[in-house]
Amino acid sequence: MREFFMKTLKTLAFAAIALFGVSTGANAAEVFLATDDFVGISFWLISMGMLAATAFFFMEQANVSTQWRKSVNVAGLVTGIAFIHYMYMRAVWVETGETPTVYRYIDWLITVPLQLVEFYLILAAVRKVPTGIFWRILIGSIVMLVGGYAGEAGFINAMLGFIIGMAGWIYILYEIFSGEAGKSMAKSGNKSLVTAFSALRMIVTVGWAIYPLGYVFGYLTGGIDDNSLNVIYNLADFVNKIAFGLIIWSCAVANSGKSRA
Ligand SMILES: *C/C=C(C)/C=C/C=C(C)/C=C/C1=C(C)CCCC1(C)C
Repeated sequence: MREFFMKTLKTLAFAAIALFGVSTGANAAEVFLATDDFVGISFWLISMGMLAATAFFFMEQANVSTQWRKSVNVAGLVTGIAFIHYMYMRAVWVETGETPTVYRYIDWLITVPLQLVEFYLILAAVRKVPTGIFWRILIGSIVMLVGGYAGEAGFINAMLGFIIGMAGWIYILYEIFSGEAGKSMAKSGNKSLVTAFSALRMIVTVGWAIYPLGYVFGYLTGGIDDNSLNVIYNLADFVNKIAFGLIIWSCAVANSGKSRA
């Protein structure tokens, strides 16, 4: 009964995603992608990567043990939400040649906290952890995004926005390296958790560093460079949303002690 229910649910979810994809794609088709629009091509590739990753994570959640299911589902939510925003960002870029700042930041505002929840979830899957960890990194990420948005939208000076954004990010790094989250992980004594947590930390350090680079090349090197900005942000999203999810998934599989279908 449960099996049947899950299968039906999955089928419905895919049908919804596919229908949404087709309808949004059709709306965006008034102006077509130009052969030499490489930024547009990157928007296109990444939107499809997000769709594939979403289908993959939602299917795979059935193959991991219950305490890991939530983490793998959250990975699917992150790429799914990004997929929908990419459909819009792609249309803005292809049709107007403008940077889709507002859709980009709405996406980040939802997906960044969801990714940070993952840190908490993978810890909580293995041991009891205080929820304060989660709230502190959430506040850090909001400061980071509000600073970046205000700078990109021109509400404040681009350099000031950058500095506020960097401060938020550095605070998150402090929490996951030296704060309670890092300590909690070190105490767990669970090998695959330590591996996953360290890998996630590398993503937040090295993978996330691609974003401020995009900001620097986009806004701080004289004038606004929309091409560099969007290509770098697109690449960063591809690495940070899909690779991030795959790390969680592989940790979940390794910890599930269930043969893989
Ligand atoms: C899925 C989306 C993710 C993981 C987005 C992450 C975004 C950042 C890490 C952005 C960082 C920024 C700075 C560190 C300073 C300049 C402004 C930002 C917002 C680009």
